[in-house]
Amino acid sequence: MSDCIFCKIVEGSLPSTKVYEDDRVVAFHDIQPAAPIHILIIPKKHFASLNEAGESDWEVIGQIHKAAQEIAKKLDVADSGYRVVTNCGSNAGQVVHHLHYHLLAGAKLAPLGV
Ligand code: IU
Repeated sequence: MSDCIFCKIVEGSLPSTKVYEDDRVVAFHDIQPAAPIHILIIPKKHFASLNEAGESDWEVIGQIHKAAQEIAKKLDVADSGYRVVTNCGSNAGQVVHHLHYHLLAGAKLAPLGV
């Protein structure tokens, strides 16, 4: 999508600090980290959120989880622990409408909740 910031990061027309890339997935450092390690893992294909995922998208969503496992190992947080989460819609606080998973690590994380 032409006005999507994450599509521009995928295309390379906006800069990012990439930590992982494969044929269908890119991961890069969040510009406003909410934890000592805060990586965004996104599909190269644009879809707005988990709500918009269709039958053909489950494979790339699995690939995102595989990427998360690899990134956690690469950044040496696999053993200490990490969180992978996606915000879907306004109550979850989704701001960027290109599906993305946050990988948070590097400290004891706050419990999930309101
Ligand atoms: P959310 O799940 O949509 O709330 O998260 C969007 C994230 O994207 C948030 O953590 C931002 O700091 C991050 N981000 C970014 O890393 N680079 C950008 O250019 C923009 C947002 I806009």
